[in-house]
Amino acid sequence: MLARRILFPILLVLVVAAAFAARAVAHPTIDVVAANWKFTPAKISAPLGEPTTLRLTSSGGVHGIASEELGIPNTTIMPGKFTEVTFTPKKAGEYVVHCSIMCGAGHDKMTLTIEVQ
Ligand SMILES: [Cu+2]
Repeated sequence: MLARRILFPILLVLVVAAAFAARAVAHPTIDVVAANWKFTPAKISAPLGEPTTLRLTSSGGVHGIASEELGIPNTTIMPGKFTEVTFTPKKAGEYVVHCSIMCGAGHDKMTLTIEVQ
């Protein structure tokens, strides 16, 4: 009886602690769809000093993303495929990331703005 009265609160605390730990580990995953010639959404935000995962796909054309400043390696975005890339911003600011693959007439204007705060 005593064991039950002590064990239950301990278990409850453990379950709550585990739930918080799981939440702390989970980091933002943002879906970004590339197309001719834009990223949707065109602007996202990422927390400073914490990992963010981009889940990238294309609804038309082959595109790419890369940012040395943000630590995003050159990543090809293919239609019908999902590619994940995780980066951890080291400095706050607004970063304008251009499509990294020559994709046609609108390529120069194809940008993804990442706000780090
Ligand atoms: Cu392009």
